[in-house]
Amino acid sequence: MSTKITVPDIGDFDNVEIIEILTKPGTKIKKNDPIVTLESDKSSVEVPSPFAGVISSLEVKIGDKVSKGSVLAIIEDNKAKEPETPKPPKKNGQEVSELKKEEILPETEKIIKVAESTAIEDPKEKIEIKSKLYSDGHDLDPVETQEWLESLDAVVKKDGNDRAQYLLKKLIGEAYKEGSNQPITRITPYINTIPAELETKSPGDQNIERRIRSLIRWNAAAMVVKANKKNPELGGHIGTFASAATLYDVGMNHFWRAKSNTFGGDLIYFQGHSAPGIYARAFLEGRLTTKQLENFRQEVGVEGLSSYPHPWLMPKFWQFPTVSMGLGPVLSIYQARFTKYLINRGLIKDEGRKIWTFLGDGETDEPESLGAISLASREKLDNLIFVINCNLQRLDGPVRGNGKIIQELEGIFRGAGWNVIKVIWGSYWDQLLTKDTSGLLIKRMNECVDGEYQAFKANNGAYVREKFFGKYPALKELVSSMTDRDVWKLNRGGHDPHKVYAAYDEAIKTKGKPTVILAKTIKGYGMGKSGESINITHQQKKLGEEDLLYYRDRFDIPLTDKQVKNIEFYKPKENSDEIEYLKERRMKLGGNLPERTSYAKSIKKPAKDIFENLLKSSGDREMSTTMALVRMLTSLLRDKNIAPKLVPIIPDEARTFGMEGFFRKIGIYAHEGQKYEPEDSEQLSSYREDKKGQVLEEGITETGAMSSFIAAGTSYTNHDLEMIPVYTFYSMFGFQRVMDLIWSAGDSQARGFLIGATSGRTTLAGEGLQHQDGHSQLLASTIPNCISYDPTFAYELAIIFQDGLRRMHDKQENIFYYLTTMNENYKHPEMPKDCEKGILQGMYLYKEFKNKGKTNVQLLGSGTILREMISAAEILNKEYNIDSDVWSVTSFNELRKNGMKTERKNLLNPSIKPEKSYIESCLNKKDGPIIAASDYMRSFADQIRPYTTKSFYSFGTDGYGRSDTRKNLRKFFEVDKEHIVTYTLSALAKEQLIPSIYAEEAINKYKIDKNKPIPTVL
Ligand SMILES: Cc1ncc(C[n+]2csc(CCOP(=O)(O)OP(=O)(O)O)c2C)c(N)n1
Ligand SMILES: [Mg+2]
Repeated sequence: MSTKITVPDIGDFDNVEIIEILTKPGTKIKKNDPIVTLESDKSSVEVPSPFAGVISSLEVKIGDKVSKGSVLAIIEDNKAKEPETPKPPKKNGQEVSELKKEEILPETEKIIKVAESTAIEDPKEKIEIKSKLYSDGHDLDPVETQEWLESLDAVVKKDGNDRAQYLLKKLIGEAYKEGSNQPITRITPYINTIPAELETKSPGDQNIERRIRSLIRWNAAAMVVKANKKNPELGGHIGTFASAATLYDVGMNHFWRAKSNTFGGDLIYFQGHSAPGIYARAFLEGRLTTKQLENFRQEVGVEGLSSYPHPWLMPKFWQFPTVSMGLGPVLSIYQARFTKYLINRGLIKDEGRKIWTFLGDGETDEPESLGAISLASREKLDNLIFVINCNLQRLDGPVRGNGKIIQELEGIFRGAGWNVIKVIWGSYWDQLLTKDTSGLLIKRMNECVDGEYQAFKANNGAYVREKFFGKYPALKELVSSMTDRDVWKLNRGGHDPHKVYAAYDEAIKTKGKPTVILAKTIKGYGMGKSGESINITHQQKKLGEEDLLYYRDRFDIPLTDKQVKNIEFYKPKENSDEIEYLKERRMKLGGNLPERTSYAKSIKKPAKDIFENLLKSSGDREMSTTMALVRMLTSLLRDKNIAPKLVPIIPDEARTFGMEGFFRKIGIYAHEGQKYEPEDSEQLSSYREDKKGQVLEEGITETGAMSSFIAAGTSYTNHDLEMIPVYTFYSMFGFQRVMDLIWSAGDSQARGFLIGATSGRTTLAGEGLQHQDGHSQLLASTIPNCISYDPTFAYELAIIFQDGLRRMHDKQENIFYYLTTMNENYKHPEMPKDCEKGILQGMYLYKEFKNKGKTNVQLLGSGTILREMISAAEILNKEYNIDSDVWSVTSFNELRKNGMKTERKNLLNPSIKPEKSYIESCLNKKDGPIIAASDYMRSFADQIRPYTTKSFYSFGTDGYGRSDTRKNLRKFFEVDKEHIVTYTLSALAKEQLIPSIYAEEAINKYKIDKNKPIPTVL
């Protein structure tokens, strides 16, 4: 049977051109195999076949214009049939039969009846009751309250907690319906979430673990003190790790599984400035030497240790740069999400790996720390565990002196749908809490603010007795039999390995939601007067002899006074119980942590013909470089090696960039699939969400999208699987918005492509000041391993992209790319001969304009402004007899790197013949001054000024953008062809190569206002 394959609904587009034919007569195709590619003036999209079969004839050719219903091909197959008529929309997975207008569902009828019956109430009566409720929080009727509490107690005893919760929820719902819209608190009492009797017990040997922890504490502090004794400018932190030691130790001894042959490994984001403690443990494990510890924070020329976790500096050790506060939390959320993405797409196995993130309580002030927590619960990231070290202090003082950070965070996380585990009190409190039948102890715990809790631990047992317990006689009585020492020993949850173990154990078992552990600790724990729980703790990096002796005694470190005064490290013998235990624990958990390795197979190069189309002239077709990018990605999706590895990332701008064709083709990742029939399901670019979807449609979060880019770009080390993230954004909302994350991508050695689309100050015409980017290229130049290009033509983009794949995947270079693409449509020429190398090195001779050969000028143009240069060269040639060489500068940034490198080499080798920089080798045999221009600030082109001996004039788009047409904007910023002609004539006059009259004439001819101020002040 023959069936026609027709163009489906393609939305608003009509009469669109066929740019590729992807099948031929006689080809056997599967359902959804592409037949042709269509391209409008904004985007290109493949048309898939709705049937399987054999193509018997093609009814169209390249260049034909088609609309909905146009016949593309004829397919032969017995099974071929008309496409299915759309099914009625589904709700909650169940089909809904359409109702006639008057029909009312029985359920709805019931609801109406109930509503009507309640509406009969006398409104006056209602108002009276309500007014009684305004009680300022006081108990209006304690007897009634008691009755309710007793009822609740009875329910808990009879039917359990779940039933009680259910009833409470019901009550809250009823109260809301009655008009009580006061938020019901999401905060629970200031006690541990896990009751003592329900704690899972640690199987560890607590005595040995305490000794190990003490040694780690000592070595971590000694490392900082020793470095600062050498040179006080080195800095470092003791107090943070001192507060977090138990949190790390329990994880290291019992929970965190390393990468091995059979397991992918848990991923741990260590709090940045707790690094000394992580080094101290690695020292005991034999992974770091005494020499390395002695060289903490001295990395230049010696084998030192970096101040904070920096994979760039310690590529075999650190996995995640976390010290820029807030980035660790957001990166880890997206890491957990990306892990699920890989699992759902079938690219890695689900091994139950966990992502653990450590952060400070002060760090939660950063919007990045909390800004993505709802994504974590929405996506049910039960592979994610946050541990927030609530030592109540940040750098200057208390985090919430007048409040309680743990309670505040509990409300926020619980509200966002996380599992919250509070670890506030240590085991020594358990008995007191059981003994206190009055409820006063919890009341006192609730009412104390963090400023007070901090002060308690900065003082002593007597102070705590007086100020904490002393407030109520019954509480004072509760501790009357305890000595001040005993009172002092009442520990905080985060320092109690039992409590921490129980919390971790519950966290790893939690299903369906992420967990946050809020652990209360003491900043500078054990530092005594020199730094325990005092405001200057964070900055304390020097400990005097007395303080060190105290610290040694506090943690029973077997060092003599002399050794302490020498600030010696302590490591027990290899066959000691401590070292054997420590190693045995890690062996059981698969090996060492942290450790950065990669066993990823490299992605095979794509076939050359994938790029061929883009190297050809586009003929009369006009398109933007963004469209060229989409075409290229569409072709790459046909390459079986590359296709599964591409991770298109878009923050809600796919339609802006003409990428909506990807929705249907490769699907949008959605962990729950698609529970609804999209409104545009009939269309070719329908919004298709899929559990196996490939596109990461992030919504409006550049921070989130960048975090996904980093997760995908470092997948080669964190998941041993190379991926190719292509993150496309409004260029203005890239570097400017998320520079710190991009810096962190560099440190993480992420690989991938950042695409600054709609780039340039005059190219994105109508959008105005906030959108028009004239500096992202300069920002990109500040990142050492970021390779950036501003190509003009499709073939340049293709050559650069192809080389990027080669360098990042074939050669395994730890670099990433920033490419600016534009939304300006124009014709693209065929690639000139032998320019590939030049494209990659940053410039090549695009065209020579030869006429009389008397006066010459070198015109260097980048991005869209190259086209103004070409037009200017034509005018100069035709109207003024001036010859020129037009250079396409694909990267001023790359040219500068080469210039710097060559100059440095020459200066270091003064006695040998100097080498030529690439810029010089291009220009030294050419005559005339250089005129350089781009759609970026002048300093972009200025970067190469030092590396040429020629006169150099640069033009660009300095100043705030504004909305107008491209033509007007280019005139305003003086980068249009008319200004380039005029400025060139003027520069030639200045060089005394032509009389100045020509420039004056041009100024008049083009109506250039000499008195208009420079755009930077407009
Ligand atoms: C973005 C950023 N801003 C500032 C700092 C400097 N800084 C380092 S630690 C710190 C205080 C940290 O307090 P907290 O998060 O409570 O951690 P703690 O040391 O108390 O565990 C500050 C402000 C930083 N590292 N990153
Ligand atoms: Mg803190």
